[in-house]
Amino acid sequence: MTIKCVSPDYIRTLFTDAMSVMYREEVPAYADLVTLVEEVNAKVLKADPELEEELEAEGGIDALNAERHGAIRLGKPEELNLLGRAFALMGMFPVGYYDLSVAGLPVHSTAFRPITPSSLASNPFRVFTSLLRLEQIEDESLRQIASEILSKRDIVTQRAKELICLAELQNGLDESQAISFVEEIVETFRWHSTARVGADTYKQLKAAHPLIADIVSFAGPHINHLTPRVLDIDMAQKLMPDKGLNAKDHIEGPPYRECPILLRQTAFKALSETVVFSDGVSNIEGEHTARFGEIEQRGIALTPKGRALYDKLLFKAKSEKHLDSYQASLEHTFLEFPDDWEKLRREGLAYFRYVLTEKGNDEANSGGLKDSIENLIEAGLMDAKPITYQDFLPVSAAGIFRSNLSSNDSDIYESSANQEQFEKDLGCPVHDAFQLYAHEEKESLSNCLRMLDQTGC
Ligand code: OOG
Ligand code: NI
Repeated sequence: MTIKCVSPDYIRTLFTDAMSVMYREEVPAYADLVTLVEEVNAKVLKADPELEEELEAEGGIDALNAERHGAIRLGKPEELNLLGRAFALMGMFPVGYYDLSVAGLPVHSTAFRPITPSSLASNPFRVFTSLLRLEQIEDESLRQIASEILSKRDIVTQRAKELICLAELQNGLDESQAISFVEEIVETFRWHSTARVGADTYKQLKAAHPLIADIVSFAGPHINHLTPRVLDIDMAQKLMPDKGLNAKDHIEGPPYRECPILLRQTAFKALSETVVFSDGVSNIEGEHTARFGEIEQRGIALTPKGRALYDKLLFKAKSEKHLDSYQASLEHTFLEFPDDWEKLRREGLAYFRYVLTEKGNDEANSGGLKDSIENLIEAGLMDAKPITYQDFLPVSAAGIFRSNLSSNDSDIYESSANQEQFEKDLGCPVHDAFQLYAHEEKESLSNCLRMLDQTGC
């Protein structure tokens, strides 16, 4: 029997929508953040009709207000492996390895995201996924306790597992299977208000590290935030307190620029929520802090050369706080980063997608139009458009983690990166983000050149 499969992009959109509905219901403060984002976006669009037209081409206001990412924290290798298979059905693949040990966090991470330009354009939803590194718990008996608790949990429903296997076997899911799959997989990310550990164990785990307590104490990896796109993150940051949202004290990433680069993000701090600690005998009410809301604004993807300059300037701003505020320091050091599309391109600092202009299209297929990139752009035949950064930034991610762990610790620790182990646990290598951007740039350029260089018949 042949079945009519729906596309992974379609399943991802069902998933994004279901997560969005669930999280707004679970965390009312997040719903308030979404309202604020809608207000800011509407204001920006009203002031800039050209932007409105551009966004119309990207799917309009509904696509604009849809979430761009979320995050989860997993406890054991099997969980990472199984969720990797589930994400693959939704067209989301692991990109990048984030070593968070340098920020003193006992996890390492990747981001599951679409990897082709068309899939990204259809819905770029990503899940930042961290895996606990049990070996980072120093106390051996506590490590043993954590490992035993985790060994007994199963975070994916039986029906979801069956559908994953079925999808792998038949190479996709039909519409009704896709709907059940999404219903089932969303269960994995639901909040549990009763912990699977008693208050004492929770306390011990939390003393080892609050992240360990968050990961080990519950029946599953609750989604800990969702992140919509905002068109003016500086405005949103200023407005958050008016909405009663406890904003973190600065925006992570680069400062405001005419030509945005990479990723800027901010959040309201995680809420303290009532949970019941239960060791099976006694139930004790207590508090747990994990869930928050975040917003993001993305710019152009940088090449390794651009990224090295970004890292250098960020480090300088963090270490030389000679001005009044971190923000002022950041703006000052980033004066060294060219804020001009032409310069970014010519100096090889960022990735661009080449497209033929109208004139270029008119002259395409006329045969033998060979020239240098610069001359083709100069002659108005070809244009270079910024490629949007689709990934995360380890220093920013550490800042988001920390503001939610109420830790002021911003020390840099010795790295204990272990990408090899992470990939072993995942069951496959992670994609290299630079290679994906470079490939898109190269393909777009060779397409343009081929079109200009060939004859029409
Ligand atoms: C993930 C924090 C990282 C981001 O946007 O950089 C992150 C977490 O708190 O689990 O989501
Ligand atoms: Ni995030």
